[in-house]
Amino acid sequence: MSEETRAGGRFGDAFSIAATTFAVVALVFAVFAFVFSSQATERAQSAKNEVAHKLATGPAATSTTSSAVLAGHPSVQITEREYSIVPDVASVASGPVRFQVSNVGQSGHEFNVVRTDLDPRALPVNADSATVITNAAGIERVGAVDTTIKPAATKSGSFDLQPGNYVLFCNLPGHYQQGMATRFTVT
Ligand SMILES: [Cu+2]
Repeated sequence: MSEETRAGGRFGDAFSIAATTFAVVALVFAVFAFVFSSQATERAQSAKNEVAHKLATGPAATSTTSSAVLAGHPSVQITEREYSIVPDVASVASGPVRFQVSNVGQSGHEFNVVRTDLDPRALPVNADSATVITNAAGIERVGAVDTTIKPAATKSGSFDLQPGNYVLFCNLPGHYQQGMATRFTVT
């Protein structure tokens, strides 16, 4: 055997070791890729099943509410906190209106509805109790959610509203003066 052939032989051995190593590494990667992809498929499938389950078993009230809203009974979402009161829409068409009031604050809040052309910041306030005088001239009391709404709670109330200007506010002592009042319009 010449030097050249032996050198070629050593090179050949090295090459076949490298090729074998490469093949083994590629096989390991292929196995991992297969395992990961089937896990991903399983996860996607179970997520899909969960959504399908929720759609199938979701509270029946949700679809009832939606069709009621479509039938002309609007539902207005109100968010209360210290110290603001924010409806998700500024106006609705006249008729029965359902207010869903969520307290996302740290203390209790009220929800009151009055019909008035007065500016929401200019309602008359009883100096002693720091509350809005709801039977004052120029204010027509419409109604309220009749309990103090606790933090993290949602209460709802329905009112039959005629076209006009309204103010929605919290009337716990001091809360109105700290900003818990907003204009609401019924057309
Ligand atoms: Cu309040």
